[in-house]
Amino acid sequence: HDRHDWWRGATLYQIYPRSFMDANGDGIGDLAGISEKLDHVASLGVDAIWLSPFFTSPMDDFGYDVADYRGVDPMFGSLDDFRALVERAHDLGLRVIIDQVLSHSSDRHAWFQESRQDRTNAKADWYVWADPRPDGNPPNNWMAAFGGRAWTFDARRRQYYLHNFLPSQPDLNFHHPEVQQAQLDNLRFWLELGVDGFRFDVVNYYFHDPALTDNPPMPRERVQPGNPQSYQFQRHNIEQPENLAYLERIRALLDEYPGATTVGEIAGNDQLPTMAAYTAGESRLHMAYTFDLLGSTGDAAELHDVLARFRELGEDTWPCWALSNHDVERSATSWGEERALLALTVLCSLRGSLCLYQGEELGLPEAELAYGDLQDPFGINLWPEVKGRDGCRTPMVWEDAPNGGFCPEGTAPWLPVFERHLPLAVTRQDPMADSLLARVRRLLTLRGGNALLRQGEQTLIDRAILPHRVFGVLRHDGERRLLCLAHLGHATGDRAEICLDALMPGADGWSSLALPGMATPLLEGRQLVMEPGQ
Ligand code: TEU
Ligand code: CA
Repeated sequence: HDRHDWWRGATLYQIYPRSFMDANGDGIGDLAGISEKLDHVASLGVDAIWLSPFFTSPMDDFGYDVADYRGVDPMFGSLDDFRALVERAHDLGLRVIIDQVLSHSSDRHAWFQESRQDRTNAKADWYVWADPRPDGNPPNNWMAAFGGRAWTFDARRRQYYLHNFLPSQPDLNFHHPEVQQAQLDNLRFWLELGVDGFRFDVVNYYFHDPALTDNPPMPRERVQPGNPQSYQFQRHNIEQPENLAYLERIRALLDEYPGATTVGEIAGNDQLPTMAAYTAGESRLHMAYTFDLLGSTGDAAELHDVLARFRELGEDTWPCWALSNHDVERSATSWGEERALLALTVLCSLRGSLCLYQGEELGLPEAELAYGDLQDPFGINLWPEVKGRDGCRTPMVWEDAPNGGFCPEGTAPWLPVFERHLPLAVTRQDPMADSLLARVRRLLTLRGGNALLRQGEQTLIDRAILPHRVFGVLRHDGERRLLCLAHLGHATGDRAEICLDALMPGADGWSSLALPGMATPLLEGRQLVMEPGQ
């Protein structure tokens, strides 16, 4: 297929740099450590890596608070280390996608430092400043994602500034043409360095309603405890129509670099229409990252509902699916550890691109941490109501050794290595042909080399003709059809019988794709008999 279209159906492996590999022994992962371990990533059969932020940052939100968009934080290494990483990745046949957090910066970014000086400086309107109400209160009711109001009073300017996340993550004012241009210039800087694309953090948060209209309240039954932004519709603080034209400017820039791609993280109340708009007509984003399977429990009805909603999206929309990332509970825990492979198998059956999160190939469960170990401000602010994000951010386990081989024995890693991860370490699973790691390699290689799975059309199988705990999609092109079924029941001995004639009337010449490490369902004439986990 067209090389520039490589991202369609591709698998991206997400690396959280702090927790991947510590090469210099200070307890924090770094770029040199990533380079050292890229052969492991390449061995999985994935197409690309997505690197979470490694830019200069005070790390209040662990890099999602950028103080210099063109600098590598010294904690992670240098620009030369990054160049070496890109070269190593490309040598191994891996593309490199980097995170770009354009919506907000750190309050320690030089732009914000200048902006807050007074109301007339050259960067005075680069952020969203507003006068207090006559009673001294914030200009409106907007809430921040990590708790509290989305406004913080700055004593120097005697005004409030907007932040959708932490107070130290002020929102840039994208209505200002210079802000738009400055961020495009930053993107070009990284494209010139040879990156193959961007993952855009909260890509629907760039613009706000300049009239600062109050957000309407959410009906009580739709409020999610622990999610402060769910108390109101995110109608005016994010997702303004001006964003579409800006995404077109981003796309025009990317199109100067053939093969470069983009995936936008669309957060908020109702993603689907935004996903459609943001990927329409090949003139905006390439892929829309979806939250819909994050935290999924692997229930057949739940998966069916998600996929059914996605049918509304046009052919134009190319979703990017993930079961895990650095913000949510790991899939081996949400699906159940014994179903870690099944979870990835279902993921690999879907039309769209895929994201695998570091450690998912090992079947790592969510780490359990003591309150005193917590580092994530979101988890600390809202403890114990929310579990926070540290449980999915503990270090990778390379060896069954102290600190998992992530950092030297005797160094304290920034988050403790989870004891129960050690027996699942890479060197433990690597030599075993039937380990989860070995099976995931074969699964991803199968997906990567199968044109139907990568790019084929998808038809969701009607629940009425399937046993209720079986989930299925049909992938097809003009000639061939591939039926993907998963028995998601839990009870042992719960046999599900599926009549193939009902699913695919008149189909002939059946053959089954041997799935790595899974017993092939029994085919008795035109009847398929499946057990849980198949
Ligand atoms: O996350 C956006 C997002 O949806 C979060 O607000 C989410 O609700 C939160 O993590 C609780 O689960 C992105 C990044 O992935 C996240 O790590 C950053 O903290 C956030 O943006 C701000 O940049
Ligand atoms: Ca380090």
